[in-house]
Amino acid sequence: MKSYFPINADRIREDLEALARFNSTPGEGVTRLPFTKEAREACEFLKERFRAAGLETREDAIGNIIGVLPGKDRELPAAAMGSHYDTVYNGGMFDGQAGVISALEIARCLREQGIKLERDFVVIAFNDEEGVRFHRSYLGSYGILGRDQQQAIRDYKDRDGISIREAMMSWDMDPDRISEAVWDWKKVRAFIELHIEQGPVLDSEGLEVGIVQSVVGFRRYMVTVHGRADHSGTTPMDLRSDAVDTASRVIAWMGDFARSLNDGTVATAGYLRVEPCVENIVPSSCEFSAEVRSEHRESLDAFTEGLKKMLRESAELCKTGFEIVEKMDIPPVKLSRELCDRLEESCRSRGFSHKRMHSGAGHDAQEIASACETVMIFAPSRDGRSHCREEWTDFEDIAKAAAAAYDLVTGL
Ligand code: HGY
Ligand code: MN
Ligand code: MN
Repeated sequence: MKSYFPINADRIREDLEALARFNSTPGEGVTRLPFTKEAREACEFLKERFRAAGLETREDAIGNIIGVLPGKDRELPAAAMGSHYDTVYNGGMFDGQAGVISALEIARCLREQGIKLERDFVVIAFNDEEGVRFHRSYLGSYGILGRDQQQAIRDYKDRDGISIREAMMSWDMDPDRISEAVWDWKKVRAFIELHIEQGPVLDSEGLEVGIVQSVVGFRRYMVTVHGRADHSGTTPMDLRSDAVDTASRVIAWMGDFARSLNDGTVATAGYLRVEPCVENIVPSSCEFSAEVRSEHRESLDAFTEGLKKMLRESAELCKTGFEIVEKMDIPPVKLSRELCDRLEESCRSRGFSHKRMHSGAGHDAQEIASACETVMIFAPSRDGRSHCREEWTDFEDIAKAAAAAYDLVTGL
């Protein structure tokens, strides 16, 4: 009998619909950037729901929301579960949020079932996983991992030139105290992240649950090409320095190179900005992001090498200059085989169709895997769409993944 008992799909729906209201682009997808009014509203909502579920609740020094359901032995390493509460621009109501609410729902179910775990069960809602405001991901999970972020929070700025540091201060936070967010990882038994797949695999194969055994690595560069503004009609081709001519050759190479590898490697230039961006002026500058993701480290390396070579050759051909700044370099990571086996056992006993797979999207879990046994579980994304207003996952599918995670947590 296919059952996601004791998970309550209606409560998951109610909480996700409530969370989705904290949104700066209503009617145009969900936008909840870090350190904004909408993020503040979401934090207050989550704290209220965590407390209503009987969790010892706090907001930590980097903007994560943490709730603890006490276990019998508080000295035992805890089981932790969660995801992020921020979104991309005009994204969906499930990315990250489904994982936060599922962890909360599991805490509620444990209490309703009168189950007191041996160990604490920690629910966490991460701040700024997406990194779309400041062009740098994983602020919250790096905070609990104790990564040194002082230089980053000073230097990374949003489109209005506001740094992470200044944004934190606008929330009355003290950026010099972010080290207080660090966890003692000897006291964490496992970390579980439930997430929507954000890709087409489960939906196209008609499967109910994805057991994630690895997460792709990714690299992100910001490239600025310097040309020279000139009259686009009178300047001969061999005398102009056209920044877009250079950038477009490189961007075209990125997609062709990823396709040529034919190993699942993907690449895209999601961010593109042209100056002065006027039809009859030769572009004087073009800034673009170059992002590559792959399960294979050697493909990431080949992309980096090829990108720099293509930049040099295109700049020489077009008489332009360029800068390339590495913004992120995260290696591919294998998740816990033990925890995958446990999830698979639960899917089998509950009759959920499932498969082991890799994640093409990045997640807090891929970094937390460096500190403790970590696993992810996916619910299907309709038509494989995400990071757009069409993002949709059925609440029952989230409940199924949450039920498997519930079994994992109670079985630890
Ligand atoms: O970019 C990613 O893969 C994730 O959604 N942050
Ligand atoms: Mn995302
Ligand atoms: Mn996400």
